[in-house]
Formats: sequence, C-alpha cells, structure tokens
Amino acid sequence: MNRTVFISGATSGIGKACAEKFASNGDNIIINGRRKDRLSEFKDSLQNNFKVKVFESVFDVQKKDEVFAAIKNLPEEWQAIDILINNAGLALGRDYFDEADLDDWDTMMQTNVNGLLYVSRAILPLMTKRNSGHIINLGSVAGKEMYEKGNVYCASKAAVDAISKTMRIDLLQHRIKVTAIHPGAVQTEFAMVRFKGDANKAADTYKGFKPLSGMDIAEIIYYTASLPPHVCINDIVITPLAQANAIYFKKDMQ
Ligand code: NDP
Ligand code: 8X3
Repeated sequence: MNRTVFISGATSGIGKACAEKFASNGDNIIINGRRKDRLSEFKDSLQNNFKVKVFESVFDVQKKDEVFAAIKNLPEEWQAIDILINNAGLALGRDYFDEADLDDWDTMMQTNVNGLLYVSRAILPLMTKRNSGHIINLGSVAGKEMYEKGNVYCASKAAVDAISKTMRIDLLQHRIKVTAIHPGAVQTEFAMVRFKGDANKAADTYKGFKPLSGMDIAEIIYYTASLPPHVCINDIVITPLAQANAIYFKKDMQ
C-alpha cells in the first residue's frame, strides 16, 4: 500500500512477521532491534522478496537518548511514518515476587513500558504535524489477567493496556488511531528469552497444544491497519483455541 511502517523489535517473532506481512502488501518498512547483523540480513531479504524500501534503525528502546537521536536522524524520505508498531518487549524470568531478580524487573519495565513511551514520543511529532497516523501497541493477555509468578511482566503489560487507552484519548485531536493487541501464547523467541536460554523450559511453554505463530498475529495487526480512515479497532485479545485466558489452558488440545 506504499505506506511507511516503523516496527520496533523486528529481528524476531511477531515484529519480524509484521515486517513480512506489511512488505508483502507493498508497504515500506523501518525495522528496529538491537541485533544489527540480523537487521541487515532481514533488510536484504525483505527488499529482495517484496521489492519494497527498507531502512534499518539499530537502537535499544530502553535508551532514551538513542531513541530520540535515531528518530531525529531518519532521512527525510523516511519521516512520514504512517504506522508505528510498538512491538519490542520481553519477559525475563518466572519467579515468585519475593524471589524475582530485580535486574529482570528493571529490564522489563524499562523495555516494555519506558521503551514504548520513548519511541512513541519520538515518532509522534512526525504524525501530529500531518494530522494522521496509527499506533499499534503489543500488550498481552498477561496484562488482562495476572498469573502466578507473572508479577512485573503482567504489570508491564497492564501498563501498556492503560497507556494505549490514554493515548487514544489524547491523540484523538490529531486524528491518530491507537490499537492495542493482546496475544496469548505465541511461539517465537519469547520463551527462550524468558527462560534465559533454557530450551527445555521454553519448549514446555508450548507443550500439549497448538500455539499461535508470529504470522497469526501479524495478519490481525495488518487487518487493523487496513480499515477505512474513520474505523479504529481499539483492543483485541487473541489466544490459541486451547487457551481461554492468561491462566486457563486445555493442554491436550491441538
Ligand atoms: P521475540 O523474543 O521473538 O521478539 C522480541 C523482539 O523485541 C526482538 O526483535 C528483540 O530484538 C526486540 N527487543 C527486545 N528488547 C529490545 C530493546 N531493548 N530494544 C529494541 N528491541 C528490543 O518475542 P515476541 O515476538 O513474542 O514478542 C514481541 C512482543 O509481543 C513483546 O512485546 C511481547 O511481550 C509480546 N507478546 C508476546 C507473546 C508471546 O507469547 N510470544 C504473547 C503476548 C505478547 P533484539 O533482541 O534484536 O533487540
Ligand atoms: C506472553 C504471554 O502468557 O506468557 O505475553 O504471559 S504469557
């Protein structure tokens, strides 16, 4: 559709699938992440496969100065951002509140909450001046229902839920749409990151049922971004069939 789409956390999982989905429909993509080697390789593959323009923006969303510098230094032709997908995020650890690692808590809050705020504030002037735009935030079922040992990850995603609602109110005057997407179990690198490379624990996360894929979520995100100008989807919760909410799974179901 020849729009400009900025995707944070596009080196893997849902963000990567979003880049492929939007590019396959002719949109030009700014891909972000910390792993430069992956971004460069992915840029080449998107350009070759879909014949769209792709710009690599390597930065850590936790670092306020890096975020604002990267957006300020976007070449002129990349500044008319139509869609921002605030996807970069992570869970670290699954521990009782009184035992969890404080550094894990800091990283989750700094990435999932502050990172989303920084990227949004850095990009918003490029939208408000055109009185147009769409911000799509990745929340989670973990922000809708709290679960045991979910503590700060759940809190960070509940914050994304609240931030999305307040953004929608405050940005209405600028004709900017805000959509929050809340997936349940999606098989990506998420569980490997959460369990710090423990492949057995990561595999257990998806055992006994068919999880969602990154592309399942990307298809839905693309749909929300392809509606007429007067239509705004506010909030979507998506789970695999075998998952009723953040807590209840039927694990013998494919
Ligand atoms: P992945 O681990 O596969 O991808 C996470 C992406 O975020 C990577 O591209 C990673 O890139 C990027 N990222 C992480 N930290 C930073 C940072 N500080 N700065 C820039 N980029 C960063 O996980 P998912 O695709 O599953 O997760 C995407 C989003 O979806 C997250 O917000 C997650 O909380 C949410 N979500 C995931 C669910 C799931 O079950 N998988 C369910 C519900 C929500 P790099 O390491 O290169 O920086
Ligand atoms: C990821 C889904 O259930 O692992 O946000 O928290 S869950």
